[in-house]
Amino acid sequence: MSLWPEETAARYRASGYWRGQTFGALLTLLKEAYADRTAVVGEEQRWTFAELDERAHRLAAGFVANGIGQGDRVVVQLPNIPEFVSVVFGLWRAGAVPVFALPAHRDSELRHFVEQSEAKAILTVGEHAGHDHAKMAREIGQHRKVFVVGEPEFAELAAAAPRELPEPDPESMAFLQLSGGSTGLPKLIPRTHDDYLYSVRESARICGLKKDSVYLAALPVAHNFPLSSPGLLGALHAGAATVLAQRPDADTAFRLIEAEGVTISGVVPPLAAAWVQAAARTGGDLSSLDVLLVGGAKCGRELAERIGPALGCRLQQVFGMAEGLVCYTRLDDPEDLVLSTQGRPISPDDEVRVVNPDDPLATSDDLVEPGEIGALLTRGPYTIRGYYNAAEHNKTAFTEDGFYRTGDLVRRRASGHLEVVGRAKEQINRGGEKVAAEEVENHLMAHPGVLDAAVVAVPDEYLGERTCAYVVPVDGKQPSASELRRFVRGRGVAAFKVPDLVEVVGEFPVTGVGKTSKRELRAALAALAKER
Ligand code: OOB
Repeated sequence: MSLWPEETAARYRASGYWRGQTFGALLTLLKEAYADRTAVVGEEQRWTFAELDERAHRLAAGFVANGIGQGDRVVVQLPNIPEFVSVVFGLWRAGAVPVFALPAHRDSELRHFVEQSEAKAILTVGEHAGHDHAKMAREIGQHRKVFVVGEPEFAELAAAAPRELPEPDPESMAFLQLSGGSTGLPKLIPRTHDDYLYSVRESARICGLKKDSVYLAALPVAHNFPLSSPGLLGALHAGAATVLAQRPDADTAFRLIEAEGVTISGVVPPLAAAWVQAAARTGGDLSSLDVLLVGGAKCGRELAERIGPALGCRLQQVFGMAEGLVCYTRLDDPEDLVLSTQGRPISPDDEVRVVNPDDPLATSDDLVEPGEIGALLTRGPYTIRGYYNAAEHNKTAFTEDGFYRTGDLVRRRASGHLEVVGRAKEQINRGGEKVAAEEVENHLMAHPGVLDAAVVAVPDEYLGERTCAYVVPVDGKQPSASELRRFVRGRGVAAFKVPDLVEVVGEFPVTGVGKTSKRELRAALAALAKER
């Protein structure tokens, strides 16, 4: 059964976008074509396509032997280690559905993913970057199975004898990605084998990946950008190697670029800036680097201009979202487009509408004049039609005719290239990491000394934006900024969600029209923060 209306699905099949292939079947083909070529490089391991294929077969059998099969959800929280790749392909071959948590997520988020997806198991690591992931998973998992890479139960899974398993339906949900979100906790995004593979294939082509390319996954690979834009999956698809960096800093990245002959990577703007600066002071050999993708947050023109000369590579801007639509500047685009736009969509059938930015419920008919700024709506062969188990939220997140309301403000050039100029959603984009204002407000409001809270973005030279929490205390209480930050951290959230700044105020400003809704308040506070 398709997650799209049947008529639309038929069109996507007929156009050759959806080819009826699963990830498991793709890996089998890749093994046949590239058996002895390197597929994945970790700190200590180096697997060929044949080795990866075998590991994925064994894990698939191991999962099934443990009662994890067709349609079962498994929360996967793994850092950039080769096992991420074998586990995910193993789950796909078992017909199971990975739910991609980021390594930065903590108790409250992980619990939400497990509950929301009704996961049967959690797959994680032991200690990573100073945090005990195994302990956290066991506390949350309760009756669920918890597999920890490096522990005996995982070794047993990985040693299972390969066996024939039924193929999942290529149009069924292959995995759940997380939305950056703007309301409460992250929503789950169901992506199918067919829709995702289309975006992977085209991304690999648009970014010029070949079997001799080497992709450096610098960002956490569970995120859509390093996973598929063109990312790990695009590289695998092309028969190219992926080098998994444990950390994205310039020292680590430059060492790997030089040692492995990396040709292509993808980073968020603050990292691009850090690499640009580092390149000027260190003398590392980056000559193999051909293309650097920059996206996840706006890459301003000044930074864009410095990337090519500083790193000796070509810049490719990417504007994407886990919900689907991905735009790239093309490698043969004129320089001005590469420096000043965030690219154009992958597919000729990506439908883009730029609509009235003042109406959060504008429909696909409420178009602005060509070239004017408006809110971006999109629909297409790899953009979801609804979040997982979120009927109520879907009523406003999508238009009646199935367009996704991205919450991004854009201007569209005649060439189809989009310039992202801002945002209409209640979200802070902290250097590519997305923080939903409401989620942080809810944590703050759980503090006994807090009457009301409003979280807004403040401009930041390095990250683009940081979070500022305005807090009105309960009468007679005066919680300090540091206490409130500690409190939010103690609630078990990813560190990037802890407010950078906390301002305790007597009352919230009232907007010109006297409205006191959260939405209006945030707008007023954001304007205030910008003025400072
Ligand atoms: C990527 O995916 P998400 O799901 O973490 O975040 C999507 C949102 C977009 O709606 C937009 O608000 C923002 O991130 N964004 C950008 C941008 N790229 C993403 N804003 C301005 N300029 C850009 N270049 O972030 C993502 C997914 C696939 C590929 C690349 C990024």
